Amino acid sequence: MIATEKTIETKGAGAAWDVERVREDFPVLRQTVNGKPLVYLDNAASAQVPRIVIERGSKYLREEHSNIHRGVHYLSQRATSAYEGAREKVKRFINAREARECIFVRGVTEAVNLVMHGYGRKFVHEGDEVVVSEMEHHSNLVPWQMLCEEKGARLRVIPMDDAGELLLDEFDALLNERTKLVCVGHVSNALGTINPVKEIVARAHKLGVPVLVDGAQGAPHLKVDVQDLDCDFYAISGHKMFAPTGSGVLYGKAELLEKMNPFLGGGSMIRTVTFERSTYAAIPDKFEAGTPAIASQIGLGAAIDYLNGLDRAAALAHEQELLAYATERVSAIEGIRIIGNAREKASVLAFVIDEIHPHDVGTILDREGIAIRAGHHCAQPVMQHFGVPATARASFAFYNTREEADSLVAAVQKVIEVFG
Ligand code: 7TS
Repeated sequence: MIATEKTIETKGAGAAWDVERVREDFPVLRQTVNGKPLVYLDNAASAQVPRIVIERGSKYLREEHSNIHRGVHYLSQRATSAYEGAREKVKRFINAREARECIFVRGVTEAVNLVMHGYGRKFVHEGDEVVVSEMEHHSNLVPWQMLCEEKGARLRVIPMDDAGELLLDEFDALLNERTKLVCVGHVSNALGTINPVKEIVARAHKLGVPVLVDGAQGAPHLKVDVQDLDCDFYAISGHKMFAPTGSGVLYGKAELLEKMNPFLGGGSMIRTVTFERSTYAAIPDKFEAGTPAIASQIGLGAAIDYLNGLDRAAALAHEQELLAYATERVSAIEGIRIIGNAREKASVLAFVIDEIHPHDVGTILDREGIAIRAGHHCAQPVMQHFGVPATARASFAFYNTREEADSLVAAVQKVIEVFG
């Protein structure tokens, strides 16, 4: 890990975090499951949606619903301006230079596939290399495997240690004149590791290699400044960032997006069409074929408004405190092994219990009203590294409480009693 890189900014956190106040913004949290208060610890899969996002989405459906970009009529103009307004919000949120560098996509899976088809298939050739890390989510791994198979290129993997930290010296050794792209996650969804992406970008750029950062788990927790990171692509899933499913962003540097091939062909992405050939629209339209998820992307804009209204440093400090507290309490239980012990982590507490399958842990916790995720978390190589088929994973958001961490611990103890 790079000591000089400050990835976690909790300094400057103002007044103490009023978690009960914040919880009032999330109607879904106020319910019982199996007769117990819902304890929602599956935020890495999808985070919950605050009221202002729900209201913005229903306002669109009630008053503005119409197709964008093509209409001269009133409703179409309103829908277009709300949709493009959301793009402006994204631009400011990640500090992109220009709004046209923010492509609306359904989520990180689509973003990575867009770069694979648009950039990879054009610029990666036989004998070239694409670098991923050992802790990638399948969506930032399988597309690159598909590309390498098609092109006769080679997939190289940055290894990690047993704490779940990437080995940067090994990364340096992988880089060479055949390397065409580096694709790495900001935060691991299976381990919680915060990767030193700024440093990774700097090292790749020394050889002129562009870097794609999978920000699915980064953007919901960390301040993202794409100009400061200097990454070439940054991918976001809206549903992990308090917005509806179907929303998401691929940030790309304009000069790269401009020289890429389109991904999906169809309406809205063209300039002219004849049977002989078509010419393509400028970015971002070139990458937004067809009718997009208008309501969802407007919802993403509202989620950004919501986040901007919070003291994000205090939110992160709260999450970090919660993670440390839960980690300490869960580790103290006999027979538990934490998977992922990086020095810098966000949100994720993954563990296995001796002789008990994680799915059984998840099922018993559900009976207690506690939502966690059990499985390989779409990161099978991570499971292979740690020699486990699956883990149980609790993942926190700023609306979770210490009492919920206590409920998690009590329920895990119950699991051990039942199976032990
Ligand atoms: N990358 C990372 C790091 C992720 O955590 C996920 C989803 C994706 C990419 C894919 O995002 P999508 O929005 O396109 O699906 N991760 C998880 C998870 O951890 N549990 O459910 C989905």
